[in-house]
Amino acid sequence: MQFILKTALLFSLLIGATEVMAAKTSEPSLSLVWQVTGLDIPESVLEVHQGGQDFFLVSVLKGDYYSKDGNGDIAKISKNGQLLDSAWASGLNAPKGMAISGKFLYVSDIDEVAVIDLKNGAIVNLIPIPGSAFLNDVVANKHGDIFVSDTGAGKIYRIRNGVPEIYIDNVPSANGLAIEKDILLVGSGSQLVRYNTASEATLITQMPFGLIDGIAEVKCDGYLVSVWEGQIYWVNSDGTKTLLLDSSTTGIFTADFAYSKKRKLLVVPNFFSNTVSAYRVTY
Ligand SMILES: [Ca+2]
Ligand SMILES: [Ca+2]
Repeated sequence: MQFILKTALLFSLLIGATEVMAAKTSEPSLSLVWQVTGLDIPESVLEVHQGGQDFFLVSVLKGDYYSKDGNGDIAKISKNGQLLDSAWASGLNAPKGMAISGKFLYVSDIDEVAVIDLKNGAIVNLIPIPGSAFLNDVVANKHGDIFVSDTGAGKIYRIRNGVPEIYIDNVPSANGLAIEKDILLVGSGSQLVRYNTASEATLITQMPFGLIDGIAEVKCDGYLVSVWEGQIYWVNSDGTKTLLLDSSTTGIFTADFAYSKKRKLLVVPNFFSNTVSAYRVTY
């Protein structure tokens, strides 16, 4: 009897300890909220706050990654997942990463960066990037500098006052970018790397496979990170990580997402599936 009581006590203590550990190490979970269909290869999503309105812009490649076919668009989606305009901006080739600085949207387009008026979607300038091969993601810092990754040439460029220059060289398969204060987070192939202001690299973590595409800081100790081939991870700042979603086995890609802190919403372009899927993030 005493043995049974002791065992029961030990068991309940263990259960209690497990619950505490689970609470301390709880990872976010994702639940599908809405989905938009009919976008011809969406690569990147950006949340926009403008004139009291919140919405999402989506770069739509149409065709392959590198053809100057003139048919690429930027689509506009409401905060609740309605397709408002499939061609809010048009006349691009294979648009990919997007960032806002001031009143303008900067979009990478193969070997140049298109500058688009946020008021009306008109292309107001094109900034050629000399020597570029396959421009991909774009981020802006609060000083107005624009950073652009080049997956083909393995470089990161900085555009300052409209003038591009090589900012970091030798970044193999540079794709996803995020910026927090003056620290640049870079997806370099399967590696998530942090660059300080002196462009010194620190490896945060290495994914099992694939090309890191979307990176977003969610809170001070963690990031959401997507692998293009269909995986989404939660990555702690110490590099430990948890796989939150795996559609790689079903061939549904997860490209350069937007994360809305306000809505706790992860908005993922599914590339070849021609869909954009929005997930509620619970943590
Ligand atoms: Ca195209
Ligand atoms: Ca990308």
